[in-house]
Amino acid sequence: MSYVDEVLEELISKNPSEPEFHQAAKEVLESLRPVIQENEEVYRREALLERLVNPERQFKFRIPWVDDKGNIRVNTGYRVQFNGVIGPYKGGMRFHPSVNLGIIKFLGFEQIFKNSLTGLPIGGGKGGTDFDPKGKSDREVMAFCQSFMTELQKYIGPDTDVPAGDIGVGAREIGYMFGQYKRIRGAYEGVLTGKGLTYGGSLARKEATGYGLLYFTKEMLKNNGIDMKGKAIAVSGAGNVAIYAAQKAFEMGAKVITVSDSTGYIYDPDGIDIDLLREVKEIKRARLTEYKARRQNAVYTEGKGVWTVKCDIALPCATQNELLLDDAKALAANGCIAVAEGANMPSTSEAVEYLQKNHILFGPGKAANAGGVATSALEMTQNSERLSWTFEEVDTKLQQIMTTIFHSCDSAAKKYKMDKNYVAGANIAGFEKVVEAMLAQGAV
Ligand code: NDP
Ligand code: 2IT
Repeated sequence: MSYVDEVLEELISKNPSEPEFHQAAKEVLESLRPVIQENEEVYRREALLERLVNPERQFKFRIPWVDDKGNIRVNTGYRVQFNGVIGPYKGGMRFHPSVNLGIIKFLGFEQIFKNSLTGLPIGGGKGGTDFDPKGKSDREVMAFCQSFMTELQKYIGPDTDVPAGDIGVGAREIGYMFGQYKRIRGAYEGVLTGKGLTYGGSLARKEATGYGLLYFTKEMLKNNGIDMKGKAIAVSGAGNVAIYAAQKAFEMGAKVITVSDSTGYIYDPDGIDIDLLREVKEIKRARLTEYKARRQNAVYTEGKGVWTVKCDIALPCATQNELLLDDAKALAANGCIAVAEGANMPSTSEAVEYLQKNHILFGPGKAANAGGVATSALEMTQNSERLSWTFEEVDTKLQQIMTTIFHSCDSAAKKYKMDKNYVAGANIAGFEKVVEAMLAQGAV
């Protein structure tokens, strides 16, 4: 049996109830096959793949907190420190009822390669909880965040592990967690990113994942002789990534016609009104029905179906496995020319395979959405030098990073004769730096 197959088999049998982690690991290891074949003897001797797929450590803990009725509630928290060979563990915290260890492991594993692709010194980690911030009062969210950080602070620090936001975690949650960390540890340090601008946050971090996605997509299109201007774009999600992806798409002369949330999707033939979307989602924390109520020509449809809307470019920005094989078929049938992932692993393996076979350009999340974590690393740099850069400085660096990431993926794919396969390119380019550091650092 090949080394890749052996490691995958063991991973599945040892972690049987983690399907998302299997999916992420399989995709990476499959595309690494040609690299591994070239170096199989050394890698086997070094147990390189076994070390790559097993987190350095993982924490699971109880989070008791008091709700507005005075009852004690209990959630489960996780932090997985996956791979720290190229820098302190770095990755977001997800607050969503679907969170379990397998989800956090898939995200942490992806983060290793994504962070490597940014070219910045950050290792891979991820965390989260099954706490659902929806419908909770601000006081309940604060009580939860304080209890969460009371435990989490034992494991993190500005030079060891630096969490940030992800689904369900924005400026409000980061603020409460930062305050509690500072209080317990008695230190004012850059232990979280995505902080507010008055206490160590970076300009452009909020926009970075969405903007970065568009910088990557523009570069991918340009290299294939396609102009972004005038393209119709379908976006899914209506959160941090989706909002700023849509905003940058308009700035680039494209037209965003959809957004979605967990209850349904909006088709707005006039183009999504970003100011209204921000008001509904960022300020009111309301449903998309509220957007519909204030926008005459918009159509709201309950449930899934955002990928049935005819578009030139699709940008999945909600969650994992939201773009299935049938969605890929619908996109292809409607003439879609490119898909780039703002979310982490939003497309199933079957969907990706179908899109690639049908010559639809495909930008994988670990490359296309790396702008968020890259800008988090820039926030860490600013905190270390105790300075704040202007929006333009950060945004210029972000553009350079995303352009470089595209070309790293493109070159790695070409090197292994898989021209335009940016999935393989991202996995190989991300792996190359990590593997070199692992070999250099010995059996750790
Ligand atoms: P937000 O919480 O701000 O927004 C998430 C959006 O996705 C919401 O519109 C939400 O709808 C929708 N959504 C979440 N879960 C589901 C689900 N199970 N089914 C349908 N819709 C769902 O999160 P972000 O925008 O920060 O994150 C979106 C994606 O981007 C995630 O995959 C995340 O891992 C990834 N990402 C985020 C980065 C960042 O910097 N924030 C960086 C890189 C990747 P509703 O409100 O109804 O739940
Ligand atoms: O998936 C991701 O890259 C993020 N949620 C951002 C992580 C970070 O540390 O900014």
